[in-house]
Amino acid sequence: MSAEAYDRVVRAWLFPLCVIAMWGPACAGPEGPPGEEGQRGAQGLQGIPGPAGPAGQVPAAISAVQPLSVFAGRVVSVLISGTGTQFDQTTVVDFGADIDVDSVVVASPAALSVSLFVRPTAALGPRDILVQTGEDDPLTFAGAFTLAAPVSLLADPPEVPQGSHVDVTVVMHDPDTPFSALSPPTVGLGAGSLGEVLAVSAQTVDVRLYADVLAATGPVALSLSAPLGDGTSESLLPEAVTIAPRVPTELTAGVPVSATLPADGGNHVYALSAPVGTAVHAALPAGTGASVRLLDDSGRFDTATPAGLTASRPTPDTGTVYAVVEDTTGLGGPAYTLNTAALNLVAEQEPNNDLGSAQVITGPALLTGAIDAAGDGDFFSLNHAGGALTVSTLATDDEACGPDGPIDTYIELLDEQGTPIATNEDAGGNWCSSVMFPSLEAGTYVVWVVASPTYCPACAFGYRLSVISE
Ligand SMILES: [Ca+2]
Ligand SMILES: [Ca+2]
Repeated sequence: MSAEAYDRVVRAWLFPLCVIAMWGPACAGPEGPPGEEGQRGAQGLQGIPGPAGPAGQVPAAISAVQPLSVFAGRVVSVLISGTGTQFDQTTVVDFGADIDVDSVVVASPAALSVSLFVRPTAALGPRDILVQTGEDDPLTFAGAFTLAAPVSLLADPPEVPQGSHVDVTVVMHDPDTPFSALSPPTVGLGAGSLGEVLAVSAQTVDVRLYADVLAATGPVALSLSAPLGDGTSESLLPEAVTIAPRVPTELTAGVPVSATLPADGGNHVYALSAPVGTAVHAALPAGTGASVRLLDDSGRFDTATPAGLTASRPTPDTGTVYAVVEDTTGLGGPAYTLNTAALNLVAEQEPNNDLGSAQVITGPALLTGAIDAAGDGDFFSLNHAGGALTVSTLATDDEACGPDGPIDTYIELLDEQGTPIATNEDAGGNWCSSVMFPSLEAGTYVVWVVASPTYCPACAFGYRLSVISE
């Protein structure tokens, strides 16, 4: 039987059996086990959004300050921004010591415009800003606001010994306050003598700073003051220069001293003592590559006589003046001999307006006189023992020889008969006068002092007259 025929036979027999089985239990099998649990259904749809929550609370804070850095010694405007703040008319601002808050403008609940004056002495570096509104706790902007020095030195100077000076270049960093040659700054070192301005540009000033003989030692501040509008701008550089201690060499008037200046351009300082009631005179021989000047007992350079080969000044009540000897060659190291003397200190006595009323002075002497009015002439008579004689008009403590000051003298040296034997208009690089004889025979001579008949006949001024004989 073929497969096809066999299949046909099976179908013919099985179909009726299955029909019978549907009706007869003898034909059903046992019940099968339950099927496995079905798979988890897919996730449901997202729910609809809930209602809006209550408004959030942003903590109040200072979020920004503009600018973050300002120069000391200046009036500045600063913008303070906040987040979550409620600035109002009760808002106060504190920038710390030495910063004056001149005005606070509430631009908005989150912005303040503040006008400040930062004192020149205010401590430099970062500092905190405190902002308080009403009774609220103050808000702090910590450490991000900085005070900067408006000036600096181009190079750190070496230590400056007491009684000396140093040249420095000061750089201006504040573009709003450039230097001006027309109104150069006044420069000082600590509480001492003012510096000498040597050159000025918009960004820099070259200045000679003086460390007075008795200046405080250690780091000292450099101060600059310059005209600005109706006022002045003040700039301070703390600890700009270090002043080193130095003890002046003791010296008694009348005792010469010989020494050699150091090769590095350093100077020598003497504490020169002379009897009270006299005047002190110091002199270097002609041709010495050095200069001398005399400072009063304060040791301040702003009391110094002009630097030159000679200097004279009244002895103070302390009996001590300071003599500073410096190199003038620029090469350093010249040897010198400093001669000193105590002079008679004489005050002029009017009338002395003609030969017959000449005031007799005993030399060597330092006389303090005055051209009191236009046309005043002062005659002084002296007995010269022979030898060198030098007669010079000099600056006073208050007035300098021209062109730096009002003194403009003309002098004549006359013999006993009133015949001029020497005259001088200007000597020593200024408008004071001097006549010098390396050797002059003994005799009575007369000195005549007037305001310069050529340049300043109507001038009035005080003066000193030194009469030095050897
Ligand atoms: Ca006079
Ligand atoms: Ca007179």
